[in-house]
Amino acid sequence: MVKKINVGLVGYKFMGKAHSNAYIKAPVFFKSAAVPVMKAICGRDEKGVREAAETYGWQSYETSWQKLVSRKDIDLIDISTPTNFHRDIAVAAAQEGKHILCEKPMALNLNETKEMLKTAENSGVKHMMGFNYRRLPAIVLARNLIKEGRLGKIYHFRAVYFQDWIIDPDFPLVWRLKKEIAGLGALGDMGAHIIDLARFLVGEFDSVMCTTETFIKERPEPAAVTGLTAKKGEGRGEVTVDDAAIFMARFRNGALGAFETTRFAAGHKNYECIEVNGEKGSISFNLERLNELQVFSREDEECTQGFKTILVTESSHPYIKAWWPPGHIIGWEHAMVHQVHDLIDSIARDTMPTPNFVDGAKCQEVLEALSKSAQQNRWINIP
Ligand code: SOE
Repeated sequence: MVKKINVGLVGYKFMGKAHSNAYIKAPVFFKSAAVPVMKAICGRDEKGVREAAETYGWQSYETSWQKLVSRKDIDLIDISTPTNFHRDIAVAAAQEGKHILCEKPMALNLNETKEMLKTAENSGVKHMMGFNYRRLPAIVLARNLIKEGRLGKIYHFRAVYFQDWIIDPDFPLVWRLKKEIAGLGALGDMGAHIIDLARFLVGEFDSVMCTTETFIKERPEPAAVTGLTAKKGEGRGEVTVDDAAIFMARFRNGALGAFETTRFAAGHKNYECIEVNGEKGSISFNLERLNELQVFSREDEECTQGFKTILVTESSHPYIKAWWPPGHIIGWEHAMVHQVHDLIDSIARDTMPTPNFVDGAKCQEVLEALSKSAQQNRWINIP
């Protein structure tokens, strides 16, 4: 009989919807060692969470995460809430012996991430971070090429992550713009992704130097905060996180890194681009063209040398066999499906998934060093 993993998901908005879709699709397309059962979804607003449960097909709903976490019929807690809830939910879930999937950034600060990691390790549960871009076929292919030595020694890692959804100064003060809820701004939200991809593709950070800016210091208070789409309310409140960050890094293997992330790049909606340059060649990736990987090899004949566009849809490419015939492209949400497949498989096979809380805490360590660097205007070593 196929093993079942009962899931309890906290959060039902953008990430809650993306994760719900992944629990639906994973068992349809992948033969994992177990199947996820959509037991319960949780949110504070009863009407909203009830509708979400019906729409996405969850068997039940809760309005208290404490209740969800203590339910005996739940094996895995999925944390898709704003960042300020991550620590409390993860610690309680681990203490109840539940496995955990946690959205990024892992928590508000490094101390919280350490507590989460320690509790999860002491409880012996499996833990995973939602760094979903690690699970795009083109990114996994890039990593495989780097690991195989196709780029040789790595000299440069370059990444940008641009959005523009708060460029209007009258865009309301949603939770992502408040330090006590989000921890950091563009840096924690999008910077965390490119830091994780740098660790995945190149290796550990050695030191960082960062500068940040909050271009719009005050914004209209939302009457009702509903994720990214708040309605305008009374008065203006202070924006307490960064709008943009630019940073440099040195990696332990000698490579240099250059990063930029902003929510003020007019015209860029979800523009995440990565480039790696090595002694034998380069690779380049753009999230808005996520089925493609650009590869340049210095070993190609000079007369035909140039960046090649690999359409990463062959059955030999990572994850693709489970989907469609070659050329039948996949989208942003597929990485979330891969994430669920890998997580469920790891739980069923009793192995620790990656990236896990160790990676989440390491990312947080870099984020914390970047914040310190921006405040003190100097290079900070990563311990
Ligand atoms: C909003 O900036 C956001 O949804 C991030 O929170 C996600 O992690 C990213 O994948 C897309 O943009």
